[in-house]
Amino acid sequence: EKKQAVLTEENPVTAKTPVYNNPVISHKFTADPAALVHNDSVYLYTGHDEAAKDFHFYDMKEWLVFSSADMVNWKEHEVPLRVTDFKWAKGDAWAAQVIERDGRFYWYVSVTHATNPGKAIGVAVSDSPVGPFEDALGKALISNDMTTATDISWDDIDPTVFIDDDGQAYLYWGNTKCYYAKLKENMTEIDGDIHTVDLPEFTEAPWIHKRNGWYYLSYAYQFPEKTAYAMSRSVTGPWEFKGILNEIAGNSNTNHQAIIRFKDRDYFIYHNGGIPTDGGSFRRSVCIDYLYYNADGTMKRVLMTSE
Ligand code: FUB
Repeated sequence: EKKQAVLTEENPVTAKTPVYNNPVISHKFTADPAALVHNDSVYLYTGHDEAAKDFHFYDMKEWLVFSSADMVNWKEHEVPLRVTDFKWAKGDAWAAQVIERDGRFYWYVSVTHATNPGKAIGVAVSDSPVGPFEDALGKALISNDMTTATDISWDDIDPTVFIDDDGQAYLYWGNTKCYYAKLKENMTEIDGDIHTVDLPEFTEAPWIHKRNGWYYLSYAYQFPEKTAYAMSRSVTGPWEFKGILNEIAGNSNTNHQAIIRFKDRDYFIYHNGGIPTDGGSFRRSVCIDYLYYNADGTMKRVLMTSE
């Protein structure tokens, strides 16, 4: 049963958090949310879980986009991007994120490379946040031959992109290892070396955000996944581990977060497998709950609607 969001300033640690109407998308299975605040709207980009109920892995061929002016009512737009838009890829529309620079929208995606074994990161571009998007490069931005993990071929997934106040853009990504590199101003080329970040029990799904001079690197931690995070005074670290931000999200062995501030409220956006009878680890649903900070800048543990 859906419940309407109640906007209060209650402390979610000492009081029951306001209930959000989760999952926010229920007519399709959606996963790996990434959100972009642009003008007076939020654009919610998700993967699309299409696995049959008895198929126990990801079946993901396209990404979706929804927009909202109030975080409650979501409008679905035309499918803006598919794996087939990347001619060099052969499948798997895994986690992705969109950012705007100089009026253009850049969408960093995880896919499986057709010829260079393993996962890879591509980038698509559009003049509109809802697309249509097209492959910006005609080849991978990051592929398996560029990174250091020799034992796994799926370490190049889950890109998160961030532009710092000085205009420098950074791409973070990874599975098992967390990588980062600078992006050139054109947003489609890596600038300099690829570095690694040491984070306790990093699984995947990094997300970078900044607030009041603190940088936050949140990520999927352990497996089944919780969300943990680290903080730093610099986007390149050193990072100080701050612990769990969100527990395992109901009925899904992955958790994948986006963190935004919109109209003076902070939001934690994630997925669970919570749709009754049908939901699960490969049939996930995007949910939203409020996020609260402590006076010292640390984040309070999210209290999910389902808890
Ligand atoms: O949705 C496919 C993969 O599962 C994503 O890339 C990971 O973050 C995990 O959510």
